[in-house]
Amino acid sequence: MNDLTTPTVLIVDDEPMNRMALAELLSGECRLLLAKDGASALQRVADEPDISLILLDVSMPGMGGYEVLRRLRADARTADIGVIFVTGHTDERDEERGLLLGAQDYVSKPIRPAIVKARVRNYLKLAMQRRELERLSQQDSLTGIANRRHFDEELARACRHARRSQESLSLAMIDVDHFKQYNDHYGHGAGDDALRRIAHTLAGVARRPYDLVARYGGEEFVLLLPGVVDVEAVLEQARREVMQLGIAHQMSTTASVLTVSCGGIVADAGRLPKTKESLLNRADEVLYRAKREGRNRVLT
Ligand code: GH3
Ligand code: MG
Ligand code: MG
Ligand code: MG
Repeated sequence: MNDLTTPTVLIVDDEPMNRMALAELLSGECRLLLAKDGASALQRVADEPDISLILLDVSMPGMGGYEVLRRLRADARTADIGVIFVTGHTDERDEERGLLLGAQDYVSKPIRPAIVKARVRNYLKLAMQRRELERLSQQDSLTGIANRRHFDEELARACRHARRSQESLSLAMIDVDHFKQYNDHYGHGAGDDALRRIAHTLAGVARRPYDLVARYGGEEFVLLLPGVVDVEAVLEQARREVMQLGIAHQMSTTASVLTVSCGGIVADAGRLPKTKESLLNRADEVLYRAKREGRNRVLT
């Protein structure tokens, strides 16, 4: 992953001179990538998930700029990338067509350097603000890990992917034991601190690139572990590490420190339930059993 504060811009033009001129103009503004035609532009976009903006030529041998934009907009993974056409087509109809296809802006060649630079700057500022808002909308403000909204979206996505690729999917629910008594005895501030430390510990346990740890609500966390994993081993490590935090809990009838109960399930590719809700319900039922059987334990 690249530095989130430095946007990446892809310059696409078949003329080396044009590429160089734009690159020189923007070299202080952003991280730059170059492509010489439509096909290599799309390849670049597939390889680089962080591109914020594409400066796109229209006339190029092979795939032209309009087709590149059409394909970008048709794919959910690339639909939000900004596109500014930089083109010798100065006809009003061309400009209208580019904008209707979803380009953010349209500038004519020969370019007026200061204007292009200002437009790129304006676009990147908005794009960075939007990225920050998106990040905030996915984050739980108390603990800094993912929130329920983000988890629900990712779970839906993971279910679709599992169905398509015939991979299995593991899911777990983790609930802090006797946390109401903890709050009552140590105060809400101490409770908040404990939730932060537990969240941090869980995030350290499920750390493969596609694993997701989220705060589902209150003192309840969820783990999404795509692919084949030993969910019981992961949860057992989580349970142990939370205990090892050694957060004193005198009022617990389970242990002298804060503990968690965990319920995990593995949904095999061929037998994924119809809805993500039923997947969550299954994990919740296992968690409930772990609570009933004495807490501070992992059931799968
Ligand atoms: P169990 O072992 O059965 O899970 O018992 P419990 O006391 O943990 O469960 P219960 O659902 O009765 O209580 C959950 C408590 O979690 C109640 C609430 O005060 C506390 N809680 C929920 N969200 C927060 C939060 O953001 N901060 C703090 N400090 N406490 C919270
Ligand atoms: Mg050209
Ligand atoms: Mg609880
Ligand atoms: Mg609870």
